[in-house]
Amino acid sequence: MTTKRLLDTQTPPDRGFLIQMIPPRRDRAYAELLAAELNHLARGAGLEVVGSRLLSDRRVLPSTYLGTGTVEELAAELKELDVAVVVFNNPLTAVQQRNLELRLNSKVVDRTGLILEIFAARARTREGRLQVELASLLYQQSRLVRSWTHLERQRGGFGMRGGPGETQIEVDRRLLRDRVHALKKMLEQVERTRTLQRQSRREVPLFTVALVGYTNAGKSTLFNRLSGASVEAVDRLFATLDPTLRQVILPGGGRIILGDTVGFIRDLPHQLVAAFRATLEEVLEADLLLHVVDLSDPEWPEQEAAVLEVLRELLRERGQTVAQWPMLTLFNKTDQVTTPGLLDRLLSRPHSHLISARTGEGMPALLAALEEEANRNSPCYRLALPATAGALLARLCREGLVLERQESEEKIVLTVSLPAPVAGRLRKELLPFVIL
Ligand SMILES: Nc1nc2c(ncn2[C@@H]2O[C@H](COP(=O)(O)OP(=O)(O)OP(=O)(O)O)[C@@H](O)[C@H]2O)c(=O)[nH]1
Ligand SMILES: [Mg+2]
Repeated sequence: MTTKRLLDTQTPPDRGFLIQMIPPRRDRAYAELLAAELNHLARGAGLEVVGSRLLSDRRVLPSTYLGTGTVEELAAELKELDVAVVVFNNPLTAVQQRNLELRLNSKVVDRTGLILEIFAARARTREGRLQVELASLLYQQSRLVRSWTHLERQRGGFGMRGGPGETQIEVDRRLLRDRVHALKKMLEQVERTRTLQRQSRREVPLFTVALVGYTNAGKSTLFNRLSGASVEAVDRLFATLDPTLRQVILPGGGRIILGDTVGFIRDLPHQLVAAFRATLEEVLEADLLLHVVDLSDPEWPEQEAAVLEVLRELLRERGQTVAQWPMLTLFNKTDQVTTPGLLDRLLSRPHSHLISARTGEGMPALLAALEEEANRNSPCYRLALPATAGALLARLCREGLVLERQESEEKIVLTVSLPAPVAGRLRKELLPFVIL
């Protein structure tokens, strides 16, 4: 796929156009809802959506999905709008995709292809990347099967690249099968060594917080708001290495790392479930989860439950429970809530905050809560170091979070918060310098 990667800020986004069919026995309003979600996903995959169409074309053609007249009309509109990528919210066969690409003179993807693109951009761990590749091969495989008859007719008997009598489709299938097999083997290996990797992956010594939640809940908006005030060189570094990790400076001057994640999506094609879960694997490396819930969506209770259920399964595999996992629930988009009494009711829920990532409501309380959590997890030490303890000082600055620092000629007094394992390792060295 050639659509640009998520959050790729170096190049202008591709111009995208969306096609939404009105499902049988459903009305326009329902189709508009689906189209709005597709629009959100398309933007998440790095597209600039310049137009969309709701279609009620019932006769699905095996060759081009849409009827000839519709395709022609579309082609003209797309040319006018200079569209690079057309996204269909329904599955397309490989044949339909190819024919549409030729007639519309644009790249064509369906919903599954689009979601795969988002996952590919977001998968960070080795397991995540392998799972996404596997999902993408299984997706291709299913499309080869579907387009089998067509391809066979077109290429049958030639089998240029295979052994004698082997048609192109057989070669493609065999290659895919081999790769799928190899990937599954690699995944088994990764799962066996997961614990070891997890230890070495904990390179960032700072308190890390991960945003999770349903798609469209407002995670990225909150991510930008919280990290917006702290743009400096180190953030640019994080942004190049990983656009979904940023530093947040807390009111007391402490620093934490905030991670954005890919959202939960309804009707996730089944080949993508494992890949989605693997993109969440990294979430389990965080010290604290922030679960963002979209109060403006009438289905928010179901969405909240769905997210918790997936987290529960991920944790169960590790012998942990959600209750053990430090998590704050952030009820977002309070600016959109009109249900009387809802906010009051939610206010009494423990470990919860009412916020609006858009207006900034609730941010001071949230930041204070993050500070409290960070301090609890990383105990603070007040130290008076002699000027000669340069090596120890450098280490504290690297592995800990210096909250306060006063220097005089002969000593440096500092308050530093250290992640528990670091504090454990440095205990003996620190003890002589601790002041109360
Ligand atoms: N009214 C209102 N809209 C918000 C608020 N927070 C986010 N939004 C809007 O909700 C939409 C989705 O926001 P995102 O931040 O992209 O959601 P997300 O959770 O990152 O979505 P995924 O990345 O797909 O999982 C955007 O149009 C935001 O402007 C809020 O507090 N109030
Ligand atoms: Mg997002």
